Amino acid sequence: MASKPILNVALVGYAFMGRAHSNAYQQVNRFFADCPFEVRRKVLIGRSQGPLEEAARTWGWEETANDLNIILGREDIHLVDVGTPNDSHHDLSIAALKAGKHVLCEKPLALTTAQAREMTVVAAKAKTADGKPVRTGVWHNYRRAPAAATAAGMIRDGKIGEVRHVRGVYLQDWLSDPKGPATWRMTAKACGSGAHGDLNAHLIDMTRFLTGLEFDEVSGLQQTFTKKRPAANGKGTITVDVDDALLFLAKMSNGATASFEATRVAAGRKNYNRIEINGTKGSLVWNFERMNELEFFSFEDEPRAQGFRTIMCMNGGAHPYAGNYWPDGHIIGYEHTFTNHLYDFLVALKSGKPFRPDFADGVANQEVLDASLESAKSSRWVKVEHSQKFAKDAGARALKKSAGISH
Ligand code: SOE
Repeated sequence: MASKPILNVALVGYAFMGRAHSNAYQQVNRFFADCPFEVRRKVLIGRSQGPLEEAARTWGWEETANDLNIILGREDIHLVDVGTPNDSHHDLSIAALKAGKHVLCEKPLALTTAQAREMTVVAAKAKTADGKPVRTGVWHNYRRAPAAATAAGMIRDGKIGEVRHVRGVYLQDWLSDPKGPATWRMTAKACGSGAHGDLNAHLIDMTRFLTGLEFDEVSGLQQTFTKKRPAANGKGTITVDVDDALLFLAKMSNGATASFEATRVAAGRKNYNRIEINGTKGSLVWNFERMNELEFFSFEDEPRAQGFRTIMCMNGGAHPYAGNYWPDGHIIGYEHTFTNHLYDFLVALKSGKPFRPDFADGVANQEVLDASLESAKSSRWVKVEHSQKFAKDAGARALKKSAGISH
């Protein structure tokens, strides 16, 4: 059998997302027999040599390096994965794009809309060593939970009719203790925003994925309950200048109303990511805590039988990705969403077909994040300034103009 082309990956970062991505690179060829590449974990990149080498051993990376730039000139590196804190996404992605590497970047894409737009402009112009367009992706992994992907298909096929309401919550409680030490996620310089960019980013992406709608206007409310936290090194305190929680309302592009809540201080909620879509013919609910199930209500059921039913989306013949792991009904978990995401990216890379979410989706996401944060600061409704619509037809020119990039 013809051997598959090899795809060598360089991953920057080896913490939580670095582990989730490493697992995906390790598993994708094992569970997706038709994966078009043989994926190699080539170089793991990080600053602290000891922990870096430990992570490389644990996850089977062939080499380690302390700086992405020293490997970007290598022709044997094809894909760069940016799994680092938010403030390095822009610089690392642009360096990799300019070196002709495909880029997968963690969410949120950047610290600001301007950064995200610049990344997309560079991507639109970048070419690989053999002259092909580089490809980009943003690790919004929840789209590829089989039940979430099933919901998107059902909505696209009109099963709930016209969307009227979207209701998303993403609740965690790991910052409930005011004595909890500050991490990079608590200073705007490192993360852009708090629960908002971390968790509402997922809800915004999931909404765009499930409904195909865009956000027109938003109204936000934010709160930082613990304004100072002990420094992680135990020396002094850090001023927290980002939200512990940010809630926002949205007017959607079809007139639907939407509400979103992201918080890290919802006592008892560990990673409670739930979205409900109400339409004119029915409703769908996806809840990460029961990630393989969908709740579905349809007015088309006979009246005596109407009610929310639970669909177990683990039937290989009916639900995306479900057939790649185990026999029907054997449920999968959080880590599988990253493997599914990677598989789809590699299929798109080989076929040249679109992959979503790409950097243009990351821009659209950032525009909503920034508008709702601006609204929370100004206590007024803010229109979302869209450049996404230009990303496809007028290409980089429009994004360039809107991002104020002259060259
Ligand atoms: C931390 O809040 C976090 O790891 C997010 O950054 C991830 O995107 C989410 O999937 C789990 O929680």
